[in-house]
Amino acid sequence: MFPRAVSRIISDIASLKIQGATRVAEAGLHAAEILISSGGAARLTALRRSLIATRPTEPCLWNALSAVIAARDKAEAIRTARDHFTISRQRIPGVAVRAIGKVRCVFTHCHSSAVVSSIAALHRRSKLQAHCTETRPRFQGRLTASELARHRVPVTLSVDSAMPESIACADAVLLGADALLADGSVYNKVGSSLVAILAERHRRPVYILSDSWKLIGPGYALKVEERDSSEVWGRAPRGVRIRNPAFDRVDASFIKSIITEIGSFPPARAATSIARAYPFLATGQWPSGRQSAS
Ligand code: RUB
Repeated sequence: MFPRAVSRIISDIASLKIQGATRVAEAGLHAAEILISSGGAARLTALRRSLIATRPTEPCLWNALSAVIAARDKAEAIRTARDHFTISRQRIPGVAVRAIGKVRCVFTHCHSSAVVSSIAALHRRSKLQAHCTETRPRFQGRLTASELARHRVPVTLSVDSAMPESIACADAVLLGADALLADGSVYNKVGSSLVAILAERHRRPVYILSDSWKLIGPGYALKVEERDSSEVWGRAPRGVRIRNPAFDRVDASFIKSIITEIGSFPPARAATSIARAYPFLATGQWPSGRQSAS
């Protein structure tokens, strides 16, 4: 049993009230902070296990909590990780504007905070319009559309199966990431692999916008999250089997660049560049003393 506030965070993450890899990692840090302040520092590994069990395709969550578990000064490790996410959130849109250049229309799928802030920055630089999917079965695309509208980006939301047409009229495809693999492939919301195939068919570049702490390192066993079938069909007739994978893999060959807070990289170079900036992500040897934020 965890303190009630910690259990609430775990259930908010499980129910997708808190969604998107970066927000999930930040909520994990908040849960760790509450646990530590209630004298439960010895249970941080159990907390990491419970959180990863709810969202098993989230290495960013794993990495943030691993940094805290390894640190002697846990409060400082939490501050450092939070600073990292804050700085990263500020930097990614600028890197995206430089890497992507002028575009008139972009397409995205699901909801990624890095993608929304980058589209908003591209729009401030030169006016564009955006297309997004509704993203069955949990409709995260509505969040994307609402946030883009708040940024005054003209946005069109369509059913997922209309994506070929939306991709064809976009100049660039922008996707988030839940996990970055050593070979430059990424995991993102289910349907992203289809988006990438269609983008290639229409010769549209695919950019991945991602915090570098999503790199998968040793010790983390990636599993593709399979969510409850009731999200797809609450009272399906007997004999109908339902599958509800949350994520799928976008092969590196479909990706033009992986855009992170430390720069924009061709997929084949992303993991080594990230490992150079944050060796602990690649080695799994988390520093026990002070770490640098960025
Ligand atoms: C969200 C999703 C997002 C990534 C990146 O899936 O796939 O593209 O998590 O998000 P879910 P961010 O809604 O199932 O969490 O850029 O905010 O880290």
